[in-house]
Amino acid sequence: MDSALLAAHQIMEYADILATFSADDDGITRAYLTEQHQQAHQQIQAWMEHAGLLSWEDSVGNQWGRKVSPNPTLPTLIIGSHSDTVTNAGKYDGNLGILLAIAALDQLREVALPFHVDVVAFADEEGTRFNTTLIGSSAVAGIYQSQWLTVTDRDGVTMGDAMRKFGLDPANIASAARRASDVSAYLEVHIEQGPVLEANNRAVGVVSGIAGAKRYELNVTGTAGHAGTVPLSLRRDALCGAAEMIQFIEYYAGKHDMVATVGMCHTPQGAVNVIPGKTQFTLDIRSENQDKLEHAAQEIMVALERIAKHRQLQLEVSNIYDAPAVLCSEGLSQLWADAVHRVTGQEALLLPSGAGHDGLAMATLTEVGMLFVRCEKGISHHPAEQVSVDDVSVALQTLVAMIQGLSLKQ
Ligand code: HGY
Ligand code: MN
Ligand code: MN
Repeated sequence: MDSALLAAHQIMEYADILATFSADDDGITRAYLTEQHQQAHQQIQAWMEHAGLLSWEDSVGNQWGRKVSPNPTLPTLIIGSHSDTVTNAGKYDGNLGILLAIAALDQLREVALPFHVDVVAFADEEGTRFNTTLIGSSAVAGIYQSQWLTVTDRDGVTMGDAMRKFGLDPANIASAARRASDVSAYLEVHIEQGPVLEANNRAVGVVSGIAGAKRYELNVTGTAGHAGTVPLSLRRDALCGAAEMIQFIEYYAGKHDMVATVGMCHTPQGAVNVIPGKTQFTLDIRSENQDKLEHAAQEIMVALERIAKHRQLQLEVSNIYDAPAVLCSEGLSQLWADAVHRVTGQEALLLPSGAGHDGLAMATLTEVGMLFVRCEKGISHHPAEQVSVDDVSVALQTLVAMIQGLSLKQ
């Protein structure tokens, strides 16, 4: 068996091991600043060191591993992805990219490169615990928002307190930031999380750009009341109001050929025989076209306000995340395409990413280049997320070829 396929089998085994670090007995859930975050990063650190990398944790809990160049005549190349997961996740979203980066540097162990290569496991890309996202990569890019320290998780724990409990000092967050002059590029290999590569029978594809995304928390307030005594005409029902808003959101996205998702909705102090006085829900709006995204956000909010007014409800909206759409670097995409051709003999397929990635934050620091790996039926954010060991082998060979291409290009 060739070394890339052997390494790909090991990557699959390592992904199985990482999947055991979960807050849930049935399914994978690993959130920022939790015991599972610590377990996973200790394991990743061990694999980094076994691959001959120098490893350290930064001030926001990202795990780093460096292949040191004997004569770094060029800025550092960063390759990474995220180790955190959504709730009830698959094994490969984020984590595959970290394992591929470590394996690629292991394959290049005897090769002296003209730049350091830093592998990074970003500790929070999904925002599962605090609803804000790209925490790890935002800190590295120097765009960490200080107000994130006061956002709370479901138990009312602030991010600042969670950092202190984890052993991190929020006063040091800025030390995680890298200088643009010290970094040459950011590369990420990630499962496609969509059906395009499978439909075109490709193992890998080059990413043209990453959709922009806006996330909101919305609080609808009406008047709680007795379910048996208050006539409908006198109600200020917060849940019915939210339902009409959510229906409008779905209608608007469909009409404008974009995506908008209400992923969470709940009625605090709700009860079967009480008219809901409060309803809270989240909203995630995305588009590869930034103008379309900005316009949609404005139009949707105007419509939700109109629904609230008509129903005599209060509506409070907080924008908890706002990442503009990013075009990947043409130069890096061409080098990815050359690497794909060298490994597969095929012309690389170029495709956009509807999913968000750490590249949205890293693009404010340096050039971004991404490679997608085929995943079965495009399923992701789900336990059925699956990749083939052969495709992982192709992705590994392509990443190695990409690093070699970058070192020759200099
Ligand atoms: O939400 C996303 O697109 C990514 O999985 N965080
Ligand atoms: Mn994800
Ligand atoms: Mn991801």
